[in-house]
Amino acid sequence: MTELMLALDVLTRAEAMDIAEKTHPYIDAIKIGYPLVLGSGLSVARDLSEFDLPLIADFKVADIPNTNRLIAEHVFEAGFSGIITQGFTGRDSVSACVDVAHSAGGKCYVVTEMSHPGALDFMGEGIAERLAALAVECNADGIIAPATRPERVKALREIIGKKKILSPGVGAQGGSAEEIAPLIDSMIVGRSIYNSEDPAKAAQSYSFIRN
Ligand code: O7E
Repeated sequence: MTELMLALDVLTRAEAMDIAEKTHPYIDAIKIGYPLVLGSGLSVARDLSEFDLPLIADFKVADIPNTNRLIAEHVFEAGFSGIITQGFTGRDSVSACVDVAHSAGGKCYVVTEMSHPGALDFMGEGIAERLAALAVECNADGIIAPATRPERVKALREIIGKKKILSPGVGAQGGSAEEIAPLIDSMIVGRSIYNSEDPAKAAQSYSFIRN
């Protein structure tokens, strides 16, 4: 079974609550980040927790260990159950996020290779493998890897074994749900659900990955 994680990149609390209300029976987790939190405040996390789904903070944290720790502490105090960090800042910075997450009973995921074309300028083959190895070394719970490049997801799976792969890029970015779902643990989908005329139906259309 592959989980479906809704990327709730809408800009207001009202929109976020409306889409979550419509889609929550068909999704396994919600991810929010700068678009919604800057638009509505961090307290939106508490409102979304009413849906009783894992709530992941996608701030792609990328700072020195002390600043990462301060950010991660805010995240878990706000009611999130997971945090996403960049890996390129190195082992001490990644470990700071992992340590705070685990102390709070939460999860930490490390970005390896991103899904957009420009990711290959700096994060492609070789570097992404090193970032995946770092995620393992730092005892992170999983990695972020691109649904737009299934062959790269396969290569990164070789490095991380049974740790989780969360994968964005299906739908609006052109990735195929059918192709990527068997390779990953959680498929992250945003626009093709929340911009749909019928978000519930759009979320339900991915039900086949959850069986
Ligand atoms: O393209 P969409 O609308 O389906 O949204 C994809 C979401 O995944 C969006 O929130 C974007 O910021 C995020 N994302 C990527 O698209 N590509 C990446 O490489 C990484 C992420 C991401 O979520 O990283 C942390 C999980």
